[in-house]
Amino acid sequence: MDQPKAVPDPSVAMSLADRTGRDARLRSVDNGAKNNLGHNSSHMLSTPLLDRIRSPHDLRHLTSEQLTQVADELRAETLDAVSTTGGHLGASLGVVELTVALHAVFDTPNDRLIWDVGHQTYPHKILTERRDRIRTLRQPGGLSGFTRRSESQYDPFGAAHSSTSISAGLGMATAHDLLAHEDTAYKDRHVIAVIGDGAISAGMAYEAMNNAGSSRARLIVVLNDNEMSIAPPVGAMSAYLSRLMSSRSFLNLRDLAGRLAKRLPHPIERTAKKAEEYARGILTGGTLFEELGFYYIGPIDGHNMDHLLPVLRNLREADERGPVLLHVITQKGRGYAPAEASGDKFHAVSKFNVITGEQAITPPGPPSYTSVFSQGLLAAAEADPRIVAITAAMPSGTGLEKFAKRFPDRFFDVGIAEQHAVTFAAGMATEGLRPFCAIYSTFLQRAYDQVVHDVVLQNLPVRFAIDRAGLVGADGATHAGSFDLNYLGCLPNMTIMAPSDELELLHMTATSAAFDDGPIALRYPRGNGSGLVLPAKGEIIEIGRGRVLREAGRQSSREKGGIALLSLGTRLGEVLRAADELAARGLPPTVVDARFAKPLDVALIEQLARNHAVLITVEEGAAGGFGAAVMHHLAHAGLLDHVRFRPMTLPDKLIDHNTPVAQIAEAGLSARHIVATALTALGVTAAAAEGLSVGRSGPTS
Ligand SMILES: Cc1ncc(C[n+]2csc(CCOP(=O)(O)OP(=O)(O)O)c2C)c(N)n1
Repeated sequence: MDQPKAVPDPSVAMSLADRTGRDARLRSVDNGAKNNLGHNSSHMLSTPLLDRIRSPHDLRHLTSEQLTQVADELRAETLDAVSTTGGHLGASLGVVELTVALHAVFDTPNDRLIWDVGHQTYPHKILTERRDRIRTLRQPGGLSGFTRRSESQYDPFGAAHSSTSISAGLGMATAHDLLAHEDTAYKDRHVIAVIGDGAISAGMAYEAMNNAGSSRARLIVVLNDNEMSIAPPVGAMSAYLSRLMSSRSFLNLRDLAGRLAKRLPHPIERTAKKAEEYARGILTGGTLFEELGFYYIGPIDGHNMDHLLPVLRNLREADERGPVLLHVITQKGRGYAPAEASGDKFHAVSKFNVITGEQAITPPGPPSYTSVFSQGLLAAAEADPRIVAITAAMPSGTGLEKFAKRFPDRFFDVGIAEQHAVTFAAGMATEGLRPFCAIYSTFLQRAYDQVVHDVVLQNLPVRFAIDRAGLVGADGATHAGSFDLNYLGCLPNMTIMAPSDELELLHMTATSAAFDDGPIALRYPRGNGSGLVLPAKGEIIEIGRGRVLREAGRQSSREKGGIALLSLGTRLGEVLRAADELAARGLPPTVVDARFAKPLDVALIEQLARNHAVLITVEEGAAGGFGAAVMHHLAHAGLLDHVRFRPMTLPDKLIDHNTPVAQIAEAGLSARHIVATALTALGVTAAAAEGLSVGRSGPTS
């Protein structure tokens, strides 16, 4: 494939003459007083060259200098857009030059460019025909914060969970080989997977490299090494990459040309090539990647267009087969001083002031569930030296940072390695430690067999602290914790708790610390509690017992066709609001906080079914979880015939990023939906008359 010769366009040349450097891209007409957080529209962006890029195709005629200017303007545009939307800024700023270079050299979308995690793709989105919508990023109805096949032909693989890119890329490259028999266009297609030094710590990445290294697939893996994950990266791989980086200076252009020229084109010369690689290995100490069967190139400066472009062009032109790993060094948060200076490099930010870097401060409110868990765990750990805590690269997200500071020897960040985290915890439990494995609901999905085979089958007392259970707002469906009640609820030996408020979370944290009879999970949502006064430590609650909060009374329940609302988790607030409304209509319901999804409080549930005409379960989880377990029990107990049972769950569809309130409304789990479900079950037609729409989660009677 020929690279079109770069012919500077006169208008581009003018804009080049006009160029005043990276920082000048952002010109503020603000005098500071007007410059309130979240109101950044007063910045005037000067992006003359970027304005001319309608698709990656337009990059392919530009010189290296012009592409550098595009990158500068792209960085300014990314910064400005994210200042109004919030999102994953640091990773995006770090790959600006790499993004421009990849799209300039490769024939995207025909060549497949896969971004691992997809959180660093804001510059990619701007260049790939989505600039007009970039300020809708993560907003209701707007662009996703990750890659998504349905969003663009330039996103060949959707992501948000990490470390999938090499597997997907190898699949595509293999498919291209097979399809080339039918259509020769596939023969020249390239597949490029960009993966970070954090994401490459996960098992899937190694599984994929192991497979790729023994294949002849034409796969280019770009290792984007910024020496950061969300937190500083941990583990031997990270240390290895640092050594690799410090033992070699950046390859200069002559070295690069020499190395690439040595890639011999024909298989017949493989033996000679092997010998050459072996010699090179001895000289340079070799690299793990070469041992795995990759042709390793690097490290190169990922912010220098003059280094990136020739290397990428060489890789594009090489007719040698087999996987290549290009090691690129970048800086997370690059080009924006507040990000570069901050500890987390602005990994994820709320709206911010571009001039000062100050992020919008959420008004002071009740503590988050995450921080209440953190408080409860610390209190338990002070009293019990056997308590240990494990995170898979999310020390701050899971609230374990304080634990790490207080008990550094009892805290373990295992890297992005949920599967390992679970089995590591299981091993600790066999020796009598009390491990808390703190993993988001959505990421625990990756460790399912470890939960089943290593924990449940051996009935080991691993405590699963499952944060972000339920819908999660702007991160959308990829991060929603919709399925944990289902995937854990079906497992024998498992105990599952779901607090209805932050006080309950404190109690449940204490309860799980004291529980040694087998695995136990507590699931709690993203967001803040309701402002309850919290004691220093929680109380141990009785396993498998719900609590009755309001009693309709036998008379009102049976005779007036009474309603029982059985709530699991933090939907309780909406359930109580629904109860108030029903009471106002003369139908005061019984309200129960189930506390446990497993074991069920069967005595209480049977009593509810016997004493009420309608029984409604409410949970923020997919169908097949708590409500299904209640229904199953009632059916076997012969009670389903006596009560109108209505399980309210998340609907059977993926709910896109949106505000939490809108997501709950879309799911059909707000107070008005609960009221509507109750009235409809009772046969009260007023619900329909009032236009209350009940989603699939709240079935009609
Ligand atoms: C399976 C999984 N676990 C955890 C996360 C949360 N997460 C998102 S980005 C990230 C760090 C990625 O680090 P790296 O690959 O080095 O990319 P960088 O942000 O540094 O560019 C983590 C842990 C995830 N997306 N997927």
